[in-house]
Amino acid sequence: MSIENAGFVQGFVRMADDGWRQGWHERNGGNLSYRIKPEELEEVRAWLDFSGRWEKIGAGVPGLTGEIFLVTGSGKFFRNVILNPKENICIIEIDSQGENYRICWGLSAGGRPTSELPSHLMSHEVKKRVTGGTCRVIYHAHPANLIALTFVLPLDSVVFTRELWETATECPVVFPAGLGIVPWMVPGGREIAVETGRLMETFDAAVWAHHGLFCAGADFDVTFGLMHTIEKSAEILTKVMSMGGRRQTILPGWFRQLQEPFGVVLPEKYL
Ligand code: 2HA
Ligand code: ZN
Repeated sequence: MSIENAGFVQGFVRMADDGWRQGWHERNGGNLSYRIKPEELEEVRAWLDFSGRWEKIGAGVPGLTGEIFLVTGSGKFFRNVILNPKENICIIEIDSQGENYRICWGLSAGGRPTSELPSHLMSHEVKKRVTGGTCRVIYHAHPANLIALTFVLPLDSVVFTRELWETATECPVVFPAGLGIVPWMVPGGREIAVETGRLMETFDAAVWAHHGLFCAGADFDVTFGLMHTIEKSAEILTKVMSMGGRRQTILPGWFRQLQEPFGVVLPEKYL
């Protein structure tokens, strides 16, 4: 047994590799974080070192005191995660104030957790609260079709949601709350973290204009699936627009018919 064999580490590494294979992680693009369950922590506790130096998170997350996360490293490449997890990802602990973190495992050749740590942790804090602790994964990627649409569609949550829903019947079932939009902002800081966290109160996915997408979910499958579904719908929309636009489409009344069989409530503002 080693940390790399733990189920949650394997799930994390597989997701990072899946994202790389999709083409969403050029160079060091994107980042992934997972809030470890208490029973999973016990599995790996023997390998963790709780004597590291506390470092500033750059944002206050009092709702996450004492939580332990598995996160990608700043400047690390997703394509390398599967080859050498210990060098490219790390386990961090949040202090009792929610102001600092320390590295307990990983980044064995040196480094820091993801440059987007404030956005990840502020999103985790909101999602932990609004989902009663169910949400555990935050995922940021740079999918090309979605980014392309942020140069063409109005940066408006209702327009983006409606346009993407209309590309495939299952879209409103997969993201019934729609998409939040963060206007262009400097990445890596507290300001974009606050705005992303605010949107996570309502949405499971927030578009970063001209940059990428942030997704939240209960586990690796659901969160990867959300990123995948949104990017696929963006690809379809890009193709439809390139072919001269829709000549027929999914009607508002058809969307309403999805609610009962799929157990979702679709806000009328998107219809
Ligand atoms: O380079 O994706 O947003 C990592 C990023 C920053
Ligand atoms: Zn990014």
